[in-house]
Amino acid sequence: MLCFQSRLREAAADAVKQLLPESADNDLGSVCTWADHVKFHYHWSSALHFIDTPDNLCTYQYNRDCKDEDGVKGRCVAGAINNYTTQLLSYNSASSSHSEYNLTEALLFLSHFIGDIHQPLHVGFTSDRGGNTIDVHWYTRKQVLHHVWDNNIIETAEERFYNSNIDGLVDAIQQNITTDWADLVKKWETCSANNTACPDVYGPQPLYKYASEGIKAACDWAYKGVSEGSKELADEYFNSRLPIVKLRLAQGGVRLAATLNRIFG
Ligand code: DCM
Ligand code: DCM
Ligand code: ZN
Repeated sequence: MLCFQSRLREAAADAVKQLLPESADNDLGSVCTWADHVKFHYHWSSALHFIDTPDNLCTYQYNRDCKDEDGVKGRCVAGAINNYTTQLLSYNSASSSHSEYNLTEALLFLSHFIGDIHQPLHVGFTSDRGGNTIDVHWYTRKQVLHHVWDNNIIETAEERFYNSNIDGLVDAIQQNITTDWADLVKKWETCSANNTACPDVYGPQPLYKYASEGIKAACDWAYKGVSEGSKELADEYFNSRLPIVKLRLAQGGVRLAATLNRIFG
């Protein structure tokens, strides 16, 4: 989960500083995993980390797909991003201490969920629960495909290329953002091609795009080869998929910062 606090403009940086709990020491990155730790405590939030789309279609539609297992509309990661964005917008109008929402929690949830919607298998197929029921081997170790994408690819990259140090991987991604990907980054930041101001701050359009990109990446890279019966995932899978993981982590981080800049700007 990359948070790229350094990309925040002054207004958003100030708001984040105000809203972060003291224990975070003004480091948004340190609390980006908070939402995973409260899943058990806030049981209602566990459905907000992902979207299940129809098997093998490789498309996403908000009205069709954004619901929980009981069919309750809006209870998916795209709906949650919309909801917490709306809550955080009240920071500007009401003085924050009088908002009817817990804006600290809203910031932590939003930061985490913008990361999650960029994880390929967090927008996945329904019957395999985003790869959670697909058994594979990651090299010699038994694993589920979802976990390979959330953890193993990242961890293997850290071990092999960055002295088992997450900061090395983060630095490499930041490097790419300022060099190879600089032109792409501008596109990631904007809401749509002809709309730099984004009047509704975060309308359904960008979320539609993030989730559509996610299920497409899941089909093209995560499920591909695995569903056809090759369950031993090793160097070939790792080397061809690591660039996708890096790209999605970068997009998530850039878009989180851009979103916070729009909300608090
Ligand atoms: N998950 C998902 N799609 C589902 C169910 C869960 O993407 N249909 C994600 C959320 C967690 C991971 O898979 O990252 C494990 O979820 P759980 O602990 O609920 O099994
Ligand atoms: N993650 C990470 N570093 C790791 C393992 C995982 O940055 N060593 C990130 C990748 C996903 C998130 O954690 O963005 C997993 O989220 P969740 O637990 O909701 O599946
Ligand atoms: Zn999550």
